[in-house]
Amino acid sequence: MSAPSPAKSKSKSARKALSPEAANLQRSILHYLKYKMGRDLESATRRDWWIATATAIRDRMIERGLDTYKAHRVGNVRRLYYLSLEYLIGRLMLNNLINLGLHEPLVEALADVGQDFEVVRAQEEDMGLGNGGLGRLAACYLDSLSTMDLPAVGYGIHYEFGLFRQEFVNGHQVEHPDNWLIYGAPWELVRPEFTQPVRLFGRCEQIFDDRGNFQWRWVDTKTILGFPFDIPVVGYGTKTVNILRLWASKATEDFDLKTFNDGGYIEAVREKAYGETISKVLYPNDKTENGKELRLVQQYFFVTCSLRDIIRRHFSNPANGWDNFADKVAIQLNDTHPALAVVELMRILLDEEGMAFERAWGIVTQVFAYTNHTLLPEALERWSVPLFQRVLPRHLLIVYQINDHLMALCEAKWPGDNEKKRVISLIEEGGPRAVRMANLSVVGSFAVNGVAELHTRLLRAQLFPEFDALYPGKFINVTNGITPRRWLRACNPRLSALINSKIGDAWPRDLDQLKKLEKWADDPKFQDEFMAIKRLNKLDLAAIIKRDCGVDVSPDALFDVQIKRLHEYKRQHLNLLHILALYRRLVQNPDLDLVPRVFVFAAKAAPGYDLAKAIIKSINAVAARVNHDPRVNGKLKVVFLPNYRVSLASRIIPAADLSEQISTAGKEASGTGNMKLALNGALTIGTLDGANVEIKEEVGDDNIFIFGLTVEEVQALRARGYNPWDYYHADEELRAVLDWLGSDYFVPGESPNLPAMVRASLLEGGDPYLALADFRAYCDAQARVDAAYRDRRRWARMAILNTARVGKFSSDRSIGEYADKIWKLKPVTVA
Ligand code: 26Q
Repeated sequence: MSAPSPAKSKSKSARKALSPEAANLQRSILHYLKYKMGRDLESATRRDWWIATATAIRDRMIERGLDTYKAHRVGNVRRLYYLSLEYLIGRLMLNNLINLGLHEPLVEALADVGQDFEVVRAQEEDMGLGNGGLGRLAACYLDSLSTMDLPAVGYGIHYEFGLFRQEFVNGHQVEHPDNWLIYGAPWELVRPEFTQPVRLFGRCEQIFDDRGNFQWRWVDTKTILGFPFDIPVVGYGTKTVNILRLWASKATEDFDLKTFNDGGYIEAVREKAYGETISKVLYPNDKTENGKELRLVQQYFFVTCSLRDIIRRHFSNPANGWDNFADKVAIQLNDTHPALAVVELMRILLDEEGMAFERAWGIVTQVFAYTNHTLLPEALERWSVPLFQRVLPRHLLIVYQINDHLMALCEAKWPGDNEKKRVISLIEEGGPRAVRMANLSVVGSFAVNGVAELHTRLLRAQLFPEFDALYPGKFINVTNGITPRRWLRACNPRLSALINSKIGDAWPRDLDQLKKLEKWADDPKFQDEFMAIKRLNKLDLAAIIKRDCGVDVSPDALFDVQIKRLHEYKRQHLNLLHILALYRRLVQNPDLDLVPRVFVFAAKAAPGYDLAKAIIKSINAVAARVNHDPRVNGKLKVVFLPNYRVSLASRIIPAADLSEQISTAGKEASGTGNMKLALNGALTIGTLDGANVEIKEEVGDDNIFIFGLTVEEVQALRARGYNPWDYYHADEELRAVLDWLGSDYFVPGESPNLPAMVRASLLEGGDPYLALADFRAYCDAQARVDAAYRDRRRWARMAILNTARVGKFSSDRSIGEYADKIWKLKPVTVA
């Protein structure tokens, strides 16, 4: 329970006159405190203050939202619809204020009634409706779409429980439900008038239509409802407020009634519960968890609600029809998760609109575009045919019809080549039959993009070479980006102020302006200011580390951070092997001259991913030893911050000196944390993977620590036959640290021995991500980091040049490319 947070009210005479904006906001906040929360200044809790404040801010967004809606409707403009199962938004209060230009007035308004803005805003729960990179990308893109005045609607699911909250118990990850809605969600508006029916299950029958033609009918379905919540998305320094519309599932009354009248009261209540289950919880996997019916139902639920809403909006203008649908509507598929939209739009056109296949397919394939986020074959979505048939029987028939069309194209291009047909087919044969959602997405879209240059190259050459030949020009690259509003302006106010003092304040809308900082890269005074800010940010993070890990760390140590989902391919265990090597060198020689380092980890593991959880446990176990070993003498600290989420990332990133981006080359599609860290002046230690390649091109070879096998070398090594034991036997230090890890030294008496399981995955398990092959090169790169950090001037210069040279990675640049190359979308100014 949050205790009352009484106003430490100043006497009227001591108050400075409020600015008109601040007075206005204050009036509104006090109104909601009284009439929404039922509180006065004495009884209001921090949470009451937070909700009243958010509601007052929301009012300002609604006004602009109405103007935006009007401009878009009156102009009958082309819009982008972004379909994503995930939006990892984090907290909204500070970003909304900054984007509205109301940050300072609000701080003033609250201070005047004795409330500290930082305390109030800390009450907000993160909106954690996503797993990781893909979900956060969607959130950054919404920010850019509004900022660039592009007409857009985001669609997703209003999960009642977002990504689980993570706690450590004896170093083990324990998951708790994320009940983010429990105290109310003041940003959202309910829109009951746009509720949509959703049909599921049932069977198909053939009927004759009134012209004597066969038609399919989907009958005996169950119906549930999709109920929309709107979250306004305000642009930075513009009037545009787009919306994010999230669907919650509900049971229909007649759904209950029918079963009820059939005599099954218990059945009716059970089925009602099913209706409400659909939007209950986000799947916590960030690589496909295959075959779960509920996941398929979630995908279809949100896809059909969104499509019906898009169609309703289009036809609400009497000037519109199907003939201009593709002129007004572009739909982006955020990975294959919403790919059922391709089939659902076909079903609507064929069955509800009575269109012929050719015309329907012509419309569909002018509307959709697909972003691929992974090359990992095990992460490609496939749905078993029997499951698909049970949930969506009519859609399966349409998939077959699309496949017939595809096979005809394939035959025309490669006559008689059955191998080509086998790989291109929407249906995987041989073994249990499955619908390949990636193939469906490629075929149903007019454009397919990868998320970094290297990723797109591999996508074309290795994942989809046949499709690339079949559809020349369909595959393009749009390198990911991040919003500089959240990831510099809001999260790093000190650095933002320093930048403003040098180059003005236009950079949050035009990040390439940061280039102008280059001329101070060698200026000792600027270097000192830049590094002094880094030190203050490290002090702030040190307080969080003390609070959450109970460990004291020095702001003068090098802060070495790896923050991302826990995955073997991201190789947190490679980082751990290096830590063990340093630890071993130190205990064998306590006088060893090492730059003091704090290794900071933060990561959630998918609840069913045992090895990822074993890696977490291993890092925590090593941390417990290292942090308490007097021989280390404070030169090494290892901390694993629990419950990684957007709001925690915003505290870690401004404090980082070194950014660990050490995935096996060819595995990380892009990465976006790499961009956020570089923007805040952290140097990257990384492989030539994902967007690291482009970061290197931008910052220059001297300002990044690149190591390890390239994609080509990885493939050559695998072709030769990779044997981790070769590396184990050839490298004395590697062998020692692996065996140390595999002993019970770090987990005395614990069973099962999870560090031993990590060791086994690297040796007996074959080390699928080549951690041992890159170990020595990684240690060497870390030695270069150590040497560079000793030279304070050199390090400052490198850090400044990182901030100055990563303007390319603004999500405004990414969205500009999507708008030009894919969506053909023009800005619409809102009066
Ligand atoms: C699919 C089916 C069933 C259950 C879960 C899923 C699922 C959910 C989320 C599969 C994948 C994801 C998320 C993937 C993801 O975040 N990929 C990352 O996308 C970033 C943005 O493009 C890239 O920067 C990262 O490289 C990529 O790993």
